[in-house]
Amino acid sequence: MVKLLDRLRKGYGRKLVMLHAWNGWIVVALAVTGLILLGGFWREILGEGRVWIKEIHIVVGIGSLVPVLYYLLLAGKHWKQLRDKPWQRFNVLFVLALLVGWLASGVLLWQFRAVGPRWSNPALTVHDLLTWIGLPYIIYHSITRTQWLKEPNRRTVSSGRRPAQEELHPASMPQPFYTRRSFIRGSIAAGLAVLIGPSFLKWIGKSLGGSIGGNSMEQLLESDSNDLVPAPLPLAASSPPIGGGSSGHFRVYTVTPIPSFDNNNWSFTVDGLVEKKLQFTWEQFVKLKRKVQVSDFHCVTGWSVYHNTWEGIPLRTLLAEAGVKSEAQYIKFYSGDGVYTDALSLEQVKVQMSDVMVAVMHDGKPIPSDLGGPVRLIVPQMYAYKSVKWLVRIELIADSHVGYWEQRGYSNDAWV
Ligand SMILES: Nc1nc2c(c(=O)[nH]1)N[C@H]1C(S)=C(S)[C@@H](COP(=O)(O)O)O[C@H]1N2
Ligand SMILES: [Mo]
Repeated sequence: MVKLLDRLRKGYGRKLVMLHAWNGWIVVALAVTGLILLGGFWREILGEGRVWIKEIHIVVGIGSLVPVLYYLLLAGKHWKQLRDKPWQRFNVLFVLALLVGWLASGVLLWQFRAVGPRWSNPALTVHDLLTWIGLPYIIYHSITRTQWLKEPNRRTVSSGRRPAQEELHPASMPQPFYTRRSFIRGSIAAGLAVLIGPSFLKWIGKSLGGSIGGNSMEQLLESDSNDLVPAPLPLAASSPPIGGGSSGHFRVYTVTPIPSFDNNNWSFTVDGLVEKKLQFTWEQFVKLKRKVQVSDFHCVTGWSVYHNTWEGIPLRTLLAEAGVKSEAQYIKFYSGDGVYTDALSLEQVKVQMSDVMVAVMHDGKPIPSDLGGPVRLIVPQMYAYKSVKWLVRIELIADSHVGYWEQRGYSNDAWV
């Protein structure tokens, strides 16, 4: 064992350089895949590829443990070497802390099913926060460490001989306060701040509950592209909401452009293996008797919105109204986006879940188009990919149906 450690420590300088390079590439791979996973934008384009990218991100993320552990073997020597370089020592500690933080929160997110939302929610916040801090830092670090910026004087030395340290920074000669190098570094830092700053502030604002950058639910309601009249009037239990108002923020997820509906292009259907097919116009649909319930909303990627007050029609009521035929085993849900579908078994709805709801209002307000309005499904006891947005059709079927994300690798078992 001791021999092995010795051998690993040999060729130390070369190994540090190699480690640094490996670590760099790992960070690049994680940054690219991570940013794709973060951006709602890519959901629309990637589909199944997104699940692959998630797998790659997880595997590479776990793999990042290897250079970290390897470095720790060499760390003692390296640390002594950096005795007079406090800035480089800080850099080492900072990058190590980043990697370990990313790794720990990443493992919790990966194992969201085992740990539940109580752990995966804070893990996502930490993972995002480290990204906002760490990525600009690492980009800055890698740009300013390129040879050209690191040793600008070197290019002015005409001979091929590598100049001695004293020649580069003669102690006797006072360095001008604004060197070209510090100017370029400053510009890069400023550029990064301008590029990343606004999104960072927006994220902070959201994480702290909308105190900075406006309340996003209000913005979503304001930018509602649906135009359905009359607007639904909230029941007393919705206004003010008995849940006391939701806490947390919905991330707007969609695999298509956000569809818009009005009285002419919206209708709601319950069909398939039913005694009586139901079809509603909006005017008819808003007259249906609604109920109010409070529930939490959990996405598999780690975020949740707590105690939402939903107002709508219990799925069981609609099924009873249509009369389910005995051959029916499953319920298939269609989104008005024309692409997204999901399914529940009839058994799950009839026996296990009385709270599956065809929701029309959230916290006493119409559901904005970004969040699946005018009507979306809510399945509180399952992960939110079951909660089909822009719900327009419910079909009773005999054979199982594999939903949009389940076809692309999500678990068919979505119980929270
Ligand atoms: N039509 C449709 N419904 C959908 C989705 C979607 O992309 N399209 N995404 C699902 C997923 S994965 C989640 S987490 C929730 C997100 O709901 P929100 O966009 O209102 O936050 O909607 C679910 N329903
Ligand atoms: Mo989700």
